[in-house]
Amino acid sequence: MPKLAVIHHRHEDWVAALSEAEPRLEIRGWHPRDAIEADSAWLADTEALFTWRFPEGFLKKMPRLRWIQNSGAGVDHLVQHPEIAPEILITRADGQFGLWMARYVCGHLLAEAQRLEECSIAQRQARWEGKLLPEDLTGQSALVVGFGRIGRQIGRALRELGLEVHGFVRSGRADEEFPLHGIAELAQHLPKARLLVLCAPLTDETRGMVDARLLAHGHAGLTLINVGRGDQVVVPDLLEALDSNHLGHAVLDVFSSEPLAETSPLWAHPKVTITPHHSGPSTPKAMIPDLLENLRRYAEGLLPRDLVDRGRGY
Ligand code: OXD
Repeated sequence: MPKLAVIHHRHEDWVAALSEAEPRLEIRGWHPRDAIEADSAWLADTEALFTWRFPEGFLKKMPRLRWIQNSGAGVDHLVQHPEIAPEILITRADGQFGLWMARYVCGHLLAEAQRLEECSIAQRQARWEGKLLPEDLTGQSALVVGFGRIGRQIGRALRELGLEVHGFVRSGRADEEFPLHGIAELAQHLPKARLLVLCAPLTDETRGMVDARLLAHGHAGLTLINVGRGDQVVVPDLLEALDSNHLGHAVLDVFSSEPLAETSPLWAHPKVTITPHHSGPSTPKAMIPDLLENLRRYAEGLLPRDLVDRGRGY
């Protein structure tokens, strides 16, 4: 087993869970804010790091670093990190994010379709609102941008709810399960869409893709759910689209800068729902099996699973 350093805001949980699952593992953890002060002698010959974010300059303490296991699904912050040498392996986590995110997307869509907010207002007023029918989602179109494991799982869940799902990837290709289009075709599908879901990695192609040009094809019945990356949406253009009825509702779980600043106009907008980047929580329970498998593979000199292609960016 390699020695494993953990730099994470919940390092105690990860160290406890990993030590219990693999007692032979030599593991130590630090909060990112304490990482610069961490035991240099121990880190100096440690080859593996489990992290989400670490402070600037920290990697100088790990000259033998060979492998970084990200604790989340998105790796844009690592792929673009100037301190991570190109030969260092980066792996992303699976962690059942697809299932979590499918629940998130379906939950927010169903809350709208079942008109939960109006029902609870009526209930608080002891008002029997007999005409408040749920919306029929059957045959309505859902566009899912980013169609890897996570996007596909979201697509399957939406299909179970009766929607017609289209996936969007770098360039369209034949697929046995769903129509898959290139991202460049998104605009032409938007006028008929009920739902636009973003769950793509942040790359040069997806950065700023939801902008005024794209949203001009939207309409008041369209909902955007972003579980991808904040930088994929141009916020002033989003606000403008909501105000001019080119978009009906934006459900945002990710933001360019997190936590979202108190001064952001998004908080108070009546057509925006904000959640604290919780659509795909990284939990030890979900992730330990994959982590242990990767540690074993690393110890045996095999390439770890879910290896990131740093050139491609994910
Ligand atoms: C992410 C995550 O990559 O939460 O955003 O895992």
